[in-house]
This record gives sequence, C-alpha cells and structure tokens, in this order.
Amino acid sequence: MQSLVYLLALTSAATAALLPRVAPNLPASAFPTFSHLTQADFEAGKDNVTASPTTFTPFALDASPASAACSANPNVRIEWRSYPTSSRLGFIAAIKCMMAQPPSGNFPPSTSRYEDFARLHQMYMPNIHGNPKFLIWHRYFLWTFEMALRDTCGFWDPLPWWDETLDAGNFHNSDMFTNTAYFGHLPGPDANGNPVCIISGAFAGLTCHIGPGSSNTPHCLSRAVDESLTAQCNSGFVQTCNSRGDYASMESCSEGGPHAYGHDGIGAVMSDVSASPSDPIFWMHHSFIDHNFRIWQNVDPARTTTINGDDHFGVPLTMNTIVNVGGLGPNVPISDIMNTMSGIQIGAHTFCYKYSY
Ligand SMILES: [Cu+2]
Repeated sequence: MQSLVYLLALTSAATAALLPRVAPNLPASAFPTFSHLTQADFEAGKDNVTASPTTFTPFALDASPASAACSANPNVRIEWRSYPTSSRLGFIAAIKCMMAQPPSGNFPPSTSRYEDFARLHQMYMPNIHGNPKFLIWHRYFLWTFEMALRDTCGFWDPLPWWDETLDAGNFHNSDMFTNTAYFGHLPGPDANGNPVCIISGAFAGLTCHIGPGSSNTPHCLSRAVDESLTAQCNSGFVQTCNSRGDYASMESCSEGGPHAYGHDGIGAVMSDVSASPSDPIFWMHHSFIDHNFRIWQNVDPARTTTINGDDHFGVPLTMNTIVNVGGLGPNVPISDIMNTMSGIQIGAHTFCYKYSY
C-alpha cells in the first residue's frame, strides 16, 4: 500500500515536470474584441461606406516586364489541405524558430523576433484597422512575415493559406487544431465563460508578452471558440463582400465581416484586435483574408492598379501612399503590392505570389 502511494506521488511529480509551465490565464474580459456586422447588414449597406469614389489613381503595372517575369514563376500559396506534411512541419518549426530568436530591440517589450511582429501590430493598431488601409497593410505584413521566415529561419516554402469557408462553423475539427504536431487544440470557453490556456500542439504552454489590448501583461496563449461566429466565415458572406464593386466597400465588408468573425470566433488572444498575432493561427486567418482580396482583384485587372478610400486620418489612399511595417521590411508604395504578382523587388525579395485557387 505504502509503495502504491509512493508510486502515485512519483507519477504525479513526473507528470507535473512534463507539463509545460503556463503563464496566467487572463479572463475573457481582458481581451478586446473586433466589431462586426452581420451579412444581412452588409447586404443592406449598413456599414455606410462614405469613402470618396473619386480617388482612383490609374497606374499601369500589369504590363511591366517585372510582372511578366513574375507570371512565369510565381510563388504559389497552397491551401492547408493540400500543403505537404513536410511543408506544414517546416512552417510550424519556422514559427517556433522565430520565437526562439532574440528580439531586434526595436519593439520593446517584445522578447523575440516573433513578438516583434505582434508588438508592431499592436503599436499600429488604430491606423491599420477600421479603415481601408487594413487590407493592403495586412497583405504586406503577411508577406513581410513570410520573408522573415526565409531570412531568419531558412523556411523557403510558400505560406499555406486556409480556406475557412470549408471549416466555417467547425473550426475546432480542422486538423490544424486536432493534430498535435500543429497549432494546438481549439477549445470552447470553460464553465465560467473564460478562455482556456493551450497546452497541446507545437505552441503548448506559450507565454505571450504582448497584449492584451494596449497593455503588455504576460499571459498564456488562450482560445475560446464560438462556432456560431466562425460559421460566418462562409462562402456566402465572402461572396457578399466580393460582389462589391470598389475597393473601399469590399474592404469594409471583409474587415467587419469574415475577418472579424474569424478573430472573435477563435476567441481570447485571437480576438485581441491589438495583439492577435500573438496566436500563430493569426497568419492562417490572414492568409484567408488576403486570398479573398486577391480573388476579388482577379475579376478585373483595374483592381490591381487602382485604390480608393480614406485612411484613419481621412487622407485618401492613392497608389503612392506608403505602407510602413516599422522597419521589419522596407517602406513601399501601395503600387508595389496592390498586385500580388507585381514582380517588384522589395529588399532582397521579389513581390510575386498567387493562391492555389
Ligand atoms: Cu490586424
């Protein structure tokens, strides 16, 4: 009997040693959320986009030699279901590598190269959300991260993208979450309605030092799925947004529609409008949003050479407006990145990618 007790004590001690140490789990109320409108509201035009429709700036780019060269050999982002296992594992390992690299020092209190990206996003928060700069800025932010995976961690495969329309209402069953090699599980809230620390998957026990909101309080990577919200990441809603004819209107619907519902649906750290890149699933969600943007552009070549809408300060966006990622990559004019296949040289890399479908 005594030896059994001893054995049990030993086993629980061993288990405790194996479990990751987890930073404090913040309550649901600690995380600000994204605001959203329903699909019906967008169909009724209740987002009231008032951006002046007169700021289109024609910019001939498609016929450029750089774009032609890019078309011959673009980087193709592959949907997660078709993304090879070796690429999946390489992508996860590269994110972990970024988390293990020292911070640049330009983004205190970031503790890693990875958190530099979360801190930049937090710092820029009011400028890059709730206005048409959102889509184009996040396109460049995602690409800058993709290039950092190459430069810092030697991961040269194209990013995966996530076709959320195939998982709408059922995110938690995606093997991104159920397979322990990947992003860790996607639990619902606990009995008190609070999020749950993620202690499975490649990021088990991760401590986030950026956020929540504009504060920086160490907390565990947590999630609290609401599948009634993820259900709004469906193809009908995307279609509602992509049927809009001008950039600023489409942007409003995408940002306040499927984009916001995906963040809030995954919940907790992902619902933090400031520091959501702290959850690595952020990149998968934003690949979906950038994909939908590109699909909207495919309808008309003019959609890769013109832009409209006003930024956070009420200044009209033009193709010459500068997109800034705080030195994580070069400053670029929108004209360099409005077309994902511009073929423009940006720093050491060529801006040249498309989506597998
Ligand atoms: Cu964002």
